[in-house]
Amino acid sequence: AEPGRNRADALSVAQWKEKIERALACPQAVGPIRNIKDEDPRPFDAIFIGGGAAGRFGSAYLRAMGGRQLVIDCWPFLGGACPHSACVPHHVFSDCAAELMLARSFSGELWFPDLREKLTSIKEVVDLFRKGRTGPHAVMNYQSREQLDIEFLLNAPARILDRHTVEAGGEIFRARHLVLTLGAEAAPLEAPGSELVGVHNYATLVETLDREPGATVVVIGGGKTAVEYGCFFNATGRRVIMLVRNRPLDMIPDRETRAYALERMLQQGIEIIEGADVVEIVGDSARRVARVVAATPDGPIEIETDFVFHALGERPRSRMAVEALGVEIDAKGAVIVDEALQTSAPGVFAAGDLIGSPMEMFKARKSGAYAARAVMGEKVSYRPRDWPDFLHTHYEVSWLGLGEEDAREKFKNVVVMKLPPDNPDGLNIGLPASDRTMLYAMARPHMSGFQKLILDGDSRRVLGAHHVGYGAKDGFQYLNALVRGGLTIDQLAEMDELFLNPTYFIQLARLRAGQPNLTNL
Ligand code: FDA
Ligand code: COM
Repeated sequence: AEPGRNRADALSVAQWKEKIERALACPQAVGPIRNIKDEDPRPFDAIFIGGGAAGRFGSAYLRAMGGRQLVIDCWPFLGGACPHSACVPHHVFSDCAAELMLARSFSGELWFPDLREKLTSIKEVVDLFRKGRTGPHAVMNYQSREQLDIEFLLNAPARILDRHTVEAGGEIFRARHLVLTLGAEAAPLEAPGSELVGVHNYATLVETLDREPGATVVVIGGGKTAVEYGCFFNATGRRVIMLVRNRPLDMIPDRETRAYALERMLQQGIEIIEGADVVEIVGDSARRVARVVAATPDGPIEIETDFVFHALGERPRSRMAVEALGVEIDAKGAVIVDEALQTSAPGVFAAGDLIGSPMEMFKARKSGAYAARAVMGEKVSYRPRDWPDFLHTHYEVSWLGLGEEDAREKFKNVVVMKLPPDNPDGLNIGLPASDRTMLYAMARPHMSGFQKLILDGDSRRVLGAHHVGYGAKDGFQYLNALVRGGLTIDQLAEMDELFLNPTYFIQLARLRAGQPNLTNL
């Protein structure tokens, strides 16, 4: 039998859910949640401090290799920020933004209700998420204990004592190595009034939102989280003003793709003020937000609002490791590691958001697994590079490789294939279209998406791919691996599309692959 399976004391997913809910409501009432094999005489190969994506995947990998690990988390579940306050709520809100944009675009037509002038509730969606999130939490604990055979101590903050020793839940634990997987947290808004009720970041939004926001929302920031949450708030029918210090959506590498995404946001009514700096948030007599004062290139502005959302990046939680172990950090507070994920403290490893950008799940999980391999004596080397990326507006935006501008700087014979093609009607044509954009293609064609493939005409290799629509990011994960391996237009043309496919790259490639000298399409 697989180790750990069907233990007499196994909790079902439903039982875990109930226990996690009790612990979240009152951590002390439940106390440390302990799954440690005291009868195992082996020392721990590693203690993972933090049981998010990095700590959980590192633990699973180390255990799969036959080692012994312990993972400790102050929350009563494994999985960390992702299911609790980050990726999962972000996807709930982005799903709502897409659904609502469709409903508003067809308001009063077909079967869609008339949503004109109507606000939909933000708080109901937040409450729905808060109720639902313990389902995934429970799966994480069940899978970790019953299937992956991970040893853990949850609902127990950990304190590092030295390079081998940790205190948690009133016990002392020792290991050959420590792996620091403490994650990151929202950077604070450094402006007077940031402590007022009604000022939120992604974490407080889902923990403390206590009333329905009014009709005007101020979003501070222009990165992924600011855009994702801003689009959701906008889709609920609210006026959204984004105060952005630099440029929103700056991370999208292809200029035309970025412009398409940005124009659709503006068309949905989002107001974006670039070069804006928040001077002060002013409260009312009940200490709730009343207005935001900002400096802009056109002079000072004041916006009346009871709801401010800020997303100014993430700060690695490195303080405890610096104080206890003296590990070196960079200017942004990220723990510095070498290619084997080892910190400046010998034998102490680190992974995930704690080691800095890219702060994404693929890197958290992979770096955790690489750290486990290093702990187990493998010679490993991991530096994230050439990863595919995505964000949400009301759409899903995916990209990999080079944007057209960078491609033209690096290659002399760049060939572009895109939809809509350059044509006299611009975007106002009914392609591309696929799942989730068919109604737009028929009735609001400029909203049915944008996509672009960039090739080197000499080597016939794909240099970059860019997509605004729905359902493409899954394909981009695999496409990226093929592009890294030198994917050509001819190989793309040999693939079998499941038409109507979200990415039209296979069929576009086949239309041109017969050409000895490639031309644009
Ligand atoms: P994570 O923060 O998950 O884990 C750290 C753990 O340490 C936590 O569980 C915490 O409780 C624990 N801890 C802290 N101090 C402790 C102590 N003293 N003792 C014990 N435990 C302690 N990425 C992506 O790929 N796709 C996406 O869609 C998104 N979406 C997204 C939305 C938003 C709003 C944000 C902010 C971020 C994302 N991300 C994302 C990024 C993703 O969430 C992030 O990269 C991972 O969650 C990082 O995993 P870690 O394990 O490094 O940290
Ligand atoms: C996913 C959390 S929400 S983990 O990466 O599987 O631990």
